[in-house]
Amino acid sequence: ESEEGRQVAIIKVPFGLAGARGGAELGPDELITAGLRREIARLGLTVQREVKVDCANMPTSSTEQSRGKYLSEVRQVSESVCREVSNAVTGGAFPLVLGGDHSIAIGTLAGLSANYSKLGVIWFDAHADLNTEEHSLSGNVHGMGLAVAMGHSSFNFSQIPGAGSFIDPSKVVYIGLRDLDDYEKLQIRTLGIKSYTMHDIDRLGIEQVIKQALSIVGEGTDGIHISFDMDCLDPREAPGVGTPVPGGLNYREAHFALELLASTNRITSMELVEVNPLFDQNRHTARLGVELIASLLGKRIL
Ligand code: 5AB
Ligand code: MN
Ligand code: MN
Ligand code: MN
Repeated sequence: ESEEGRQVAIIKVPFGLAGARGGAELGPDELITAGLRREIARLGLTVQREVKVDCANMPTSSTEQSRGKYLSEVRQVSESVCREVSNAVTGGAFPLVLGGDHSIAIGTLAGLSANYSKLGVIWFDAHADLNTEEHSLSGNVHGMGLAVAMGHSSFNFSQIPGAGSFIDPSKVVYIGLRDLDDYEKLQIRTLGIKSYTMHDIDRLGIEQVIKQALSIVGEGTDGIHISFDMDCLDPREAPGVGTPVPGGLNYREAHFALELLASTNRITSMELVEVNPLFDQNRHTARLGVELIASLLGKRIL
């Protein structure tokens, strides 16, 4: 399929209950207002459809929140996102999922795994999102998405109608890690998940990191998904996120990474999550999010 003819399905997921603090549910509208559709049009791409997933943002259960907070709401959102992502792929469109907190990746990965027999995942994040209901210290499900998708927690793909098989840890690569819980460190080592922490990016440079990441997720896979948590960026670049951590990617590192990925023509889906307008200034973080999506969709400087 040619670049010009590419169709994009925008899937908006205004869900914020699984985050550390409210506000991520405002992300999708903020990205649209920041000019996402205009940027996509400028690239010569067509928006085949724009759908908004219905999300519960007021707790529906009055029960004591213990392990995984708002799990029943997360389960509902995951089902809908799974269905929309699956429909986008079968309809020939590039799924562009807009969060929402990062728990929405559960539905995205469920829908992708139904359509790709071997999915590669590049996970840009300050965090590993590998906690389970049992091990999480916060109970916030946005910190559990990959564990759920790998089948490590009691909530998993078997409870999501239409989901495919679990994500293979050997086809996941982390970029930007700098804030890990002890259990997550253990899991990364045990599962052997390839991780490029901020230390590795300092040492190797972002170009080498992306080249190595591609050699891992590009081998033996039939699709490559980019899960982009805006908190991978330094808070000076992206203050409008729920869980900022100092020492992240700078402006050009983030763009260059996505430009390099775009130039392979192998990326089959993207989600951009954790934009939180309540902590932003002048829509700065959403505007950066739009620019970064454009880079991944093939925007070039010259
Ligand atoms: B994000 C933490 N590990 O589990 C936890 O932003 C943070 O989607 C999770 O990466 C951050 O609560 C989740 C401390
Ligand atoms: Mn995350
Ligand atoms: Mn994060
Ligand atoms: Mn966060």
